[in-house]
Amino acid sequence: MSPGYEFKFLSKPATVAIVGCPFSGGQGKAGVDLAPNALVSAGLIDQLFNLGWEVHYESELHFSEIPYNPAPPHVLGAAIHEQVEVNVPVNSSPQAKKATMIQKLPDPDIGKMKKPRLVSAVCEKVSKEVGEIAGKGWLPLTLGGDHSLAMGTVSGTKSKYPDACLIWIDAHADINTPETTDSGNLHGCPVSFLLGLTGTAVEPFSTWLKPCLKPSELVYIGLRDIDAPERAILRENGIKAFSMHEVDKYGIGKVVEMALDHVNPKRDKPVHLSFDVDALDPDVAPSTGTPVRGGLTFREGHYITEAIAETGLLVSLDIMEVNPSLLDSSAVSQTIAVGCSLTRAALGETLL
Ligand SMILES: [Mn+2]
Repeated sequence: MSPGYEFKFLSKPATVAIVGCPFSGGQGKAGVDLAPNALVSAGLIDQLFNLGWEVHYESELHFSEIPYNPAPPHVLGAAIHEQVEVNVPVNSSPQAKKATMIQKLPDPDIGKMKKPRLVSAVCEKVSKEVGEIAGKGWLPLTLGGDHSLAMGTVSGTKSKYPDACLIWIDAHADINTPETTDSGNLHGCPVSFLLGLTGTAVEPFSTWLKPCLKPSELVYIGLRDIDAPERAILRENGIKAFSMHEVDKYGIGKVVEMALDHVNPKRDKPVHLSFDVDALDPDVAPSTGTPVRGGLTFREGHYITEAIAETGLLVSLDIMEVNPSLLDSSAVSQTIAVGCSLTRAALGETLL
């Protein structure tokens, strides 16, 4: 069995490798680090297998080797939480020990940037893993975690496919620089680092992350909450963006076509799709850290992923910012289910 569409850049049989990255250090709310496990527990692996994919996933060991923030106290219990923070587990692997050590290191702000060393260390590891998976001709599916991880995912994709374009689905542009950011939360900055904008050549990121994306290779869909400096950055760099205004004006079908015409006019370049679930309306995906009203409908969100699957050009996918700890269980399971269905649609699930 193979997926309904041919994924032109991937080896056969079509193989997806899940990078579950339980990371919340790029923003202030705990819980977004629980999303990879929640999405996998909801049956994502079987769902992708049933679509015709070979699925690789390394589970908890893989998780523990990524330096991540401990789960919040209400999940683990306060005592365990203390223990996680204080003690390096006795029988942990060298990588897990290193991860725990990284978490224990003090990480004071650099300029306005919060947790810069932790975010950098995690993204560097993600970049390497995504690059290795792509290098095998497989599709890396990164389950965040917060959107700062895209520094890792996109740079990893670019290491294998230097001409890949980036389609960024989000309520926010995530293009603040370390100089323009108000909050200092790095999940609002990944795109500026990928582009190498002024102010992004700062340690520790500059030790491993080189600018790898041209403004002409990037397009946004779904924007509706943009900071003033970000608006200036988009304009000055001539970056194409389809806000909710354009979605209303043209309809989602035309918007996706225009977005592809901009970054991929001949439909011959690899596509990295980075999907922040806060692009969807809060009625559709309520359990996310920075919801903004007036977002994509359920169908508009799925249309985007279906249309990109149909091109056969997808080589890397991020599903970001599901946060299973924010709301009641029905809102949480609704958001997790949407994360799974967007993934299936991007990997070739069709309605008929
Ligand atoms: Mn985002």
